[in-house]
Amino acid sequence: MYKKGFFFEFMNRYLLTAVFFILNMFLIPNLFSQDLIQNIDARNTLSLNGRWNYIIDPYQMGYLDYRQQPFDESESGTGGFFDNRVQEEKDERLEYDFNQSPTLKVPADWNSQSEKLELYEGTIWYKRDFTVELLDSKRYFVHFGAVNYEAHVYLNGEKLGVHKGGFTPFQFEVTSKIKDGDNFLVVMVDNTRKKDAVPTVNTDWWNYGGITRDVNLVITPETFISDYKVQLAQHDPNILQGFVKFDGNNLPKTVKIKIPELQFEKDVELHSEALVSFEYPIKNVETWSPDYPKLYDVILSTTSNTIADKIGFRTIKTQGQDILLNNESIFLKGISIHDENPLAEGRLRSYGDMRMMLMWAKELGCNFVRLAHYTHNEKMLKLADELGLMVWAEIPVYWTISWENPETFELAEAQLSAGIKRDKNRASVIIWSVGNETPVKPARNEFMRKLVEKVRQLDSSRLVAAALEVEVEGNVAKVNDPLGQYLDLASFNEYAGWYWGNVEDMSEYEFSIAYDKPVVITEFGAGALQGFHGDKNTIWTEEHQAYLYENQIKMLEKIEGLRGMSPWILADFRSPRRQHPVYQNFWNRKGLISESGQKKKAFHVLKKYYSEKELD
Ligand code: GCB
Repeated sequence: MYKKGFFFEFMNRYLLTAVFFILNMFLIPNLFSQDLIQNIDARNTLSLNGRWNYIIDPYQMGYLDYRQQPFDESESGTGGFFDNRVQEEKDERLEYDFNQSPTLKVPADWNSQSEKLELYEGTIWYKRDFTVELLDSKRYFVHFGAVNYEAHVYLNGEKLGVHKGGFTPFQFEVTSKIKDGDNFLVVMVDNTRKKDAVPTVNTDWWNYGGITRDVNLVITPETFISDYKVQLAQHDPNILQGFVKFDGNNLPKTVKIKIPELQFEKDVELHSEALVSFEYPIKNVETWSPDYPKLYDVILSTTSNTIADKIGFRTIKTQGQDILLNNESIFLKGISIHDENPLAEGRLRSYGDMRMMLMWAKELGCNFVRLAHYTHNEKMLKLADELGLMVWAEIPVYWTISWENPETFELAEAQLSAGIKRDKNRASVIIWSVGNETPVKPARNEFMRKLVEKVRQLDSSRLVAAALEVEVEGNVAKVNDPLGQYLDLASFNEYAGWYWGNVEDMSEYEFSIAYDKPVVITEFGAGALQGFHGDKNTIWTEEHQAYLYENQIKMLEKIEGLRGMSPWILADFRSPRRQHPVYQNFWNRKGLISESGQKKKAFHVLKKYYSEKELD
């Protein structure tokens, strides 16, 4: 008996752990080869936010010459809006002048800053001067939280590079290019929608352009902690595991990992590898959950570099039709959210904006938010950690991407990887979604399967999902997408009573779901204009939306294995597709809260359901 028990224990605990450890050592360097600096908030930075001069350039004349050749690829490398003449202003024949041009706030979309730019899709040039006193033995990086969609970045007239993808961070090292004293950064931002981009030309949200998230000059030691992951082991919450990655040539011998509140302190030896994995037993961890969003100070340090983070520890997995948070079955009381401030009509810019949105979700009784349909601001995830909201994170693989184009796949994969890399230490993130309402067909199935595989390689400690669609036949909504077999959840959007069927008949509708997995309804909803009242059968009234929510709840409660929902959507949001002159005016009205912050009747219906909902 003893032997059997010992062997079992050994296999379970040490051998599996060892295998994981070894796999990590070999796999992680390749997987995380994109060397984004982790946790910018914990770094020494010079903020480059503020007012930037801008030039609207619909013909891209600052980028292309009259033969349509890019200036930055020409032999002289001059002539564009980025070059040194911008600074010197010597040539009076120049037909632009940054320094006398108006300014835009950064971070922020341009659309909400000038009426002229509200519907603008094209190129805008940004320029900002800054002064820096260079220090010896330091490295310098220009880091952008997000620029939508394509960014060409130039420092002092020299091109640093290009980034595509409107919601993910990127950086350029400028150690050898930055000058002691005055410098200037120029960014050409292009938010033109393109068929082969991610997302593609067709979405149901505003195509906000600009430098929408923070810009920082990050100053690091010559060798520094560039990345790290500190989490509980999936198979054993008494084990702390992860990795620390360095950038630079003079690697320290050890890195210290400290969690003072747990009296946890370990020196991890580096063995002259830039990346080191670790795994240690850990005791008395109070796990993170929506009821108790406990975060610990975690400090990683070497003799020359210290990084502090606040990290929550929890496990998440599925078992049959249950979702287990810290080994306990949970129900996801959720709501979907766009990265938009309905009151200010633009992207969420500050912690204050984001706190407003998440506090509304808390007021609704949520323990879960679906941050649709793209990577949200890093601050939003930090707040979700702090407020105790579980998160569904997503990428803009939305509707009809160019499934057959390998470059489109690369763009999707890059956005997926950047989001996972950035937010992997956030306890709140429990689900990585690979897309929304994508149409079943062979090329798409393969595209999506590869994305799922990518998530599993990068982060096997969270759930993988996608918002699938239903196929309606008579009174039955079928969920039978071949992608479902690779996912951890049976998660789908269904718009019974709005895009199909009607509200009165909802009690007769049924769902036929092909997988034995936890069911999460990622969207349902109805449009309603706040303040418009009538009987429950009058479309666009608050009463009709509330009626639909009541009947949806009754209908969904009958689904076996229902483990959560994130109805569409917390607040009304702007969309060029929504043209009704009375009820919409460019607003998608499915919000539970209006653009002036008023709660509609359906808000209270869902709130009541969540307050009474218990897991049976
Ligand atoms: C959906 C989409 C969402 C739309 C919503 C709607 O299925 O996923 O992005 O905004 O429907 O309102 O039609």
